[in-house]
Amino acid sequence: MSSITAGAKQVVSSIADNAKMASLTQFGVECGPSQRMTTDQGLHVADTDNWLKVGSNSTVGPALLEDHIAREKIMRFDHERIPERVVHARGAGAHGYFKAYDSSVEQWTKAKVLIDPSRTTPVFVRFSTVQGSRGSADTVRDVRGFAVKFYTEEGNWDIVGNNIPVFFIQDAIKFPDIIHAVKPEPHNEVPTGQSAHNNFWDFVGLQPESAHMIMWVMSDRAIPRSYRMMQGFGVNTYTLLNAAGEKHFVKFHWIPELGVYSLVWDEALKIAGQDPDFHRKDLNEAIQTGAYPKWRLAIQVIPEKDEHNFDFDILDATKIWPEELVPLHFVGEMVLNKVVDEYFSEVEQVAFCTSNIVPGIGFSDDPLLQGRNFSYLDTQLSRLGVNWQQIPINRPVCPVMNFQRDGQMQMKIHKGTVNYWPNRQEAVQPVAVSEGGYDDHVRKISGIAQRTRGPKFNEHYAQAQLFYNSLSPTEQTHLQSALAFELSHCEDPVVYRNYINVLNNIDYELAKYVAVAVGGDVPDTSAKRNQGYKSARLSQVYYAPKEPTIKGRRIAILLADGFDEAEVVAIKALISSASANAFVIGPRRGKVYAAGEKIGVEGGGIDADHHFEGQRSTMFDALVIPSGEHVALLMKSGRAVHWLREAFGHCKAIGAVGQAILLVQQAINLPEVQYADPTDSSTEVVASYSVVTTAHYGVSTAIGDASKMTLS
Ligand code: HDE
Repeated sequence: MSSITAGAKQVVSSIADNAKMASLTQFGVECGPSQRMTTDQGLHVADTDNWLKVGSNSTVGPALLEDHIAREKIMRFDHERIPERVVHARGAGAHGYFKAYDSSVEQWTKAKVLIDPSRTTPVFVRFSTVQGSRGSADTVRDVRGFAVKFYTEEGNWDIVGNNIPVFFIQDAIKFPDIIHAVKPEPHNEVPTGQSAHNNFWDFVGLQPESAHMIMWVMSDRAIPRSYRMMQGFGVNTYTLLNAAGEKHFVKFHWIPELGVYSLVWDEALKIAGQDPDFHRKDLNEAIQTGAYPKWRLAIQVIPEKDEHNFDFDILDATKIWPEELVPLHFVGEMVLNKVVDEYFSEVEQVAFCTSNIVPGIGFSDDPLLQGRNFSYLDTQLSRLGVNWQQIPINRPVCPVMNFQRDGQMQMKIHKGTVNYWPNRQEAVQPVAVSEGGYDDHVRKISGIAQRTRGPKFNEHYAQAQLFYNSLSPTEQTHLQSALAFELSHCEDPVVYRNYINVLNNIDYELAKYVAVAVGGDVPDTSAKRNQGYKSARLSQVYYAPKEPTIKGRRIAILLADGFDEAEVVAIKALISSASANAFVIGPRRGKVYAAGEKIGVEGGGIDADHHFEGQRSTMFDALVIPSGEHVALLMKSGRAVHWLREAFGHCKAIGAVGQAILLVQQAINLPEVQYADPTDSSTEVVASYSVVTTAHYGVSTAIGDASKMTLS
């Protein structure tokens, strides 16, 4: 527990230093027992349970409309909802901070947030799914939003990114089409939280620029284990400007400290039913137990003069900049260390805009980005109203001063007699660039206005192949299964047959596998030869942390009455000392008794956090079974055995001590399973991480490395 306590102490000081948290405290409202109930006008309320009615002590008569207290209460309730986001409606958010490592990137940018290591910049991050509505499940197959708002001293800067580095379309004008196609179909509003339907695959089949993105969305990236274990990408091409006025193109990357891990598909399906809030809770649980999620920010930089030196167009958001060609430079670190106090006012009302930038950062002609710069500002008007910038979570921490005025829900009272510039009083003067005013990144523009894209925008398959080829064999298998699942949900043969042809432009064997699985026609030959190129950085295996860690992982200790108490104490201590969270799972919630203890004895037993059905194995990363007489009970419990088998099937790390090894052996019942040391039943083994090697799948893991293994 010691490292968790130390972490918690540390956060107190960093939250106290966090300018955004300080600014939010003035809006905080305590709702405790010392507070007394009033109307919105401050009138004390004596009865909030009974509408004013006509009647006597023996009869109930009609309710009176004159009851101003009831009317106010109902009216406020009727208007609680605001429109949900048209995409990314379901999300979770947290506060934290960003710190630059050093000033090394000042060669490219003058943005203080990126080059001043003495600064701690407050951030607010919102993660999301894209397709589902606000009440949909967290673990569905989907792109995840990864939006970061930096509250810098020069104004708010937003990187509104995703956990996938490319996008479905190249031109923003196609956004309504792709979103209509993926969202529930118009005639029946089906399906929720899924892209597995006719309209989506119809659209992407007719829009081959989606091919690269489809490879990512069908990969394990789209079913992350946790928001804490995802990469983030700005996707679009922005620009950097240095103090000398030189311009570079830039892409932003977030790399998680914990590595990039995913659920297996069967887990994702089950968790969507067992705990639809799995990711939301995971984020909060990690922060509340001091396992603060952390990412490194990196940039890829291309000098302005090299814009056209690549096979692909660097302004095309359906392409990555392979890291072998354009390496990453690490800029700083982001830590999330504070959960929100109120979901609606913070996570629901936060408004991100790609157009929020600070001096040293600018836009490019990326046609997706240009459309986004219009769309985000526009959408906030219908979600939040014209004065959305004044909502506490959206306010910058630096002064805001201009002649933008009035509108619904104006919260400020501006003093003075003028509201325009120039004015005779020289009130509210613009700031010269030399004094920190924003300077647009000057560029020469010439050409003919026409509806077109650059010639390099026409190639759609090279990077789709690159991504597919770069995956490990297990990841490739998962991708094939995902495609087969999705296309099986398309009823219209035109749709899945056409998509098999698209796949045949990427890889013949892939197209063949899917065609056989979904009942389509196997193509005769490949339409485009797979060039066979690979990039090491595209498989998520590449991002495994150098030092294995179980920080913030959920580890179950499975037991019944008669367990070995000393072992359980040792296991729990060990798990906590590694900043992971131990949960006791027993036959019932509440007291479970150790060997030698009388069942039901006052003051005895330990508390099981959940019973076998209360939280299933899908909710945990690893499992330990201590030794003791309880093993005989567990062996007889169908639920306990199922728990264990399911954990094994999902390739969880499983630790067992003493007699429990036999339980594992019997429950799994696979002759190939080998045990680290089946004869050793001492608690020592637990203390040094007992290992079960699942030789059958060619993988081996320990409690010390709860990283996901994958079934092939
Ligand atoms: Fe978005 N997107 N988007 N998007 N997007 C929105 O803005 C839009 C795109 C992303 O947690 C909306 O405030 C257009 C790419 C995230 O609040 C809307 C285009 C990427 C979030 C909008 C794109 C994103 C949004 C809906 C094509 C990854 C959630 C609500 C040109 C880089 C932010 C809102 C949050 C939300 C428009 C494409 C990421 C309608 C027009 C590419 C993470 O403005």
